[in-house]
Amino acid sequence: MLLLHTSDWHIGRALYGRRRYRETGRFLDWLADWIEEHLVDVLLVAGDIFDTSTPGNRAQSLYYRFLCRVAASACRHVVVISGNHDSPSLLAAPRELLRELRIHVITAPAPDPADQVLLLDDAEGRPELVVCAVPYLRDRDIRRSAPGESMAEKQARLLEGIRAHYRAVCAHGIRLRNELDIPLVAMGHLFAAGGQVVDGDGVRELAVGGLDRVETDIFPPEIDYLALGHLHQAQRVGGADNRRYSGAPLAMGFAEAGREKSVLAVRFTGRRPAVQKVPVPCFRPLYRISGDLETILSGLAELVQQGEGGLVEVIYTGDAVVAGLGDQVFAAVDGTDLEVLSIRNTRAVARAMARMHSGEALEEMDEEEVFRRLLEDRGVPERQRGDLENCFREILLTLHEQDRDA
Ligand SMILES: [Mn+2]
Repeated sequence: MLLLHTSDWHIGRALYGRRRYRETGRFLDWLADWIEEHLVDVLLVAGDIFDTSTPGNRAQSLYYRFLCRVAASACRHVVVISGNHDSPSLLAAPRELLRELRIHVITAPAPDPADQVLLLDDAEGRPELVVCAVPYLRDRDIRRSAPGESMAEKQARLLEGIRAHYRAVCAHGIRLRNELDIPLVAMGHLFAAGGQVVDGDGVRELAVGGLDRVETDIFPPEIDYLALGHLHQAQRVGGADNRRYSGAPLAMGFAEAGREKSVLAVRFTGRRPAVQKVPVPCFRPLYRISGDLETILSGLAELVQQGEGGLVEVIYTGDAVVAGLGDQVFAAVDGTDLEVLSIRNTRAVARAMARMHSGEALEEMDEEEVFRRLLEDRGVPERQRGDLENCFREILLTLHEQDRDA
């Protein structure tokens, strides 16, 4: 029996306002091909299907097109749990229909823990796998709040709630596993204690200070394979080969440019799993080019010469004031498949920051205020400022509207 474990697709995620449908679509096509070609029996998707709780039509159509292809393949079962980015009710809405296609969607803790335990059958209709499918657990799902409790008490109750929930669901799974002598797989979407995050990999902290890291002893030793989602770097949990985060299949931001991404193939012989990393091809490379003007232009020229397409982030760190930095950068990639998504001028930002009063932080200023200070810094004449500010406001409005529509 061959399982494929993946998570954190974040369909609809944007980089500097550009939604990455193109490479997400190519990833899902590649994944469906892989599933067909390697005769995967069961696909596990461990949460964060979508990037937001209100994914656009295009994001949803990518998801359903993929499920449709997998349903038509030899893959017998798909199990999907919701992550912290997903809307449980949105994912759950078509679940009756999807169940007919042997696609099981689990999004909220059921009152009866047994409802989160799936017994999947083989081609002859005999049970072949038990799956404890636990979605991302929200505070309101499991914790009865008590009036007047402190932050620490709240946290302790939440962790105890998560622990009790896993205990109840796994107890049922273990009974079935022992009775039928078939493998037990558990799924979850959470931050397991000891897990690794990397700066800029886009993992959203679930609570202030990361207090809600879950100790790994909540997973009983009878679990033959643990398929987790939430952390975006592929990794073992507590060093165990059969407890894994598959990681996100696409680089989440420019800080991750060039990093290898993967899904996990898990082949069971009896109850023993053998896990193999399957590298995901890079469909639309990300490049971060930073330095003075000369470095930036020669870096771009090199990419153009290689003939590679991709998304580019430019960071200007030089001391000289460069007139028309943007024009020069865009001219350098004109007519190529390189798309510059952002040009940051750290020098201008540093100067604008120097104009800030003590105690201010960039994050706390709105875009218009930052823009106003840049105009001041550049010495733009007063009579031009009104028009420029209006144009800027119009751009902001368009961006926010695109965000809503997409
Ligand atoms: Mn995620």
